[in-house]
Amino acid sequence: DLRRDLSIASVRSTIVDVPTVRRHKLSQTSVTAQSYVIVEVRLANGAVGVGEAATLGGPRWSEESVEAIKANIDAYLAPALEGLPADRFEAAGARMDAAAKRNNAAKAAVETALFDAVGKTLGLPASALLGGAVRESVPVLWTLASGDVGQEIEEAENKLAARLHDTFKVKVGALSPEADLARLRRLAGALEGRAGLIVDANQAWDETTAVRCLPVLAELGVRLIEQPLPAWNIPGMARVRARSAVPLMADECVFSAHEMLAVAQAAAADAVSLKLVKHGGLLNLRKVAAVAEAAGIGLYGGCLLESSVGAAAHLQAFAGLRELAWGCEHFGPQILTDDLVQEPLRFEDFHVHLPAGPGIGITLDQDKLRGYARR
Ligand code: MUC
Ligand code: MG
Repeated sequence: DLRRDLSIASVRSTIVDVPTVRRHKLSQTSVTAQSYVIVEVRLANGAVGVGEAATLGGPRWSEESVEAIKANIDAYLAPALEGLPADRFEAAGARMDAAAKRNNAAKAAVETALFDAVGKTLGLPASALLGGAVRESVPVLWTLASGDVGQEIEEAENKLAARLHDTFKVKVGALSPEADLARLRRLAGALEGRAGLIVDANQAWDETTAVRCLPVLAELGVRLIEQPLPAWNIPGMARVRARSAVPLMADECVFSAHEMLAVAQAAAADAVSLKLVKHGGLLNLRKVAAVAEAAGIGLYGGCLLESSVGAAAHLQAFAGLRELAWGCEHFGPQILTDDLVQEPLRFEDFHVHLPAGPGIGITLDQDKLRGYARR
C-alpha cells in the first residue's frame, strides 16, 4: 500500500542563521548567530523528515561551512539517494560515501532526515530504530564562553538558580594561558561546592602549555580537559594524559571510528565527545561509541550548538547508549534567541529530556524556517 512506499522522493536544503543570546567565544572563532543547514526529505508516501547540519563560525571549527554543506547535498548527496527506500539507512550511508568524501555534517543531516521520515511513517521514535531507549533524559551542562568572567559567574548563577545546569564547560584558548587560569580560579571560587567545571581548549595549547596548566586545573577541581592539543597530536595527548590528574577528552581528534581506534590504541583519552557533525550520522555515531566502549573510554554527548532539531537527533542516539558517563552538552536550543521547531526541547532539573513522538520527536516550524532562511 501507498503508506508503505518509503522511496526517497525529494531532498530540500535550506541555510538558516539564528541569533544567539550573547557572543560565544572559542579559541579559534566567535559567533553571535548560529548557521545551520536544515534538510527536509520527502518520501513517496508523503512523510517528510527533517535533519540539521550545524557549523560554528563558518568552516573554522571543522572544514564544513553551511554554503559547502548545501552545495554538496544538492549536487551530490541528494541525487545519490533518489528512489532508495529510506529505511535502508546503511545503504544510504554507503551511497553517500561513494558520492562524496567526508562531508560528515552534510551526511548526518540527510541521514537524520531519513530516520525522522521513516519513524514518522511507522509511528516509532528514531531511538527505537536504533535499538531502543535506555534513558528518557540526559544531564546537560552549559558552556561559559563570553570571556568576561563577571558575566560568566552571573550567567552560571542564573542557570543554577533556574535548576537548568549545574555543570559548566569553560572555553579557554582565546586568552593567554595565564589569563585563562586566573579566570578559571575566579569561576571555581565563585561556584565552589555548587557546580562542576570542565574545560575545553579547542586545540589551543601546545604540549608544554598543557603540562604547565593541568596541575592548576587539578587544584581547582576541574573534572575534565577537552582537546587541549591540536587534533593531529595524538602522541602528545597520550604523554599529557600520562602526567595529568585531570582526565582528557577527545573532541576534534575523533571524527571516524578509525580515529577513535587510533586514540584508544595510543591511550590518548579517557573520554570522547560524540557529535553527528563529526561522525556523519546516527549509525556512525553509534559505531564510534562502540569502539570507545570496547576500549573502556567514557562517552560524552557533544554538540555544535544545534537547535532543537539537531539536539533532538543527538538525543535519539544518546538514549540508546548503555552508559553515558559524562552526560551531554545539548544546551544549544537555550543559547538561541528563538528555535526552529513547534515545541522546543524540555530542559528541567539539570536534564534535557528526550522528546516523545515519532521520528526525532520534533516538528519543524515552517514559519520560523522561512523567517530565518538566508536570502
Ligand atoms: C566544542 O568544541 O565542543 C560545543 C559547545 C561549545 O560551546 O562549543 C562547542 C564545540
Ligand atoms: Mg570541544
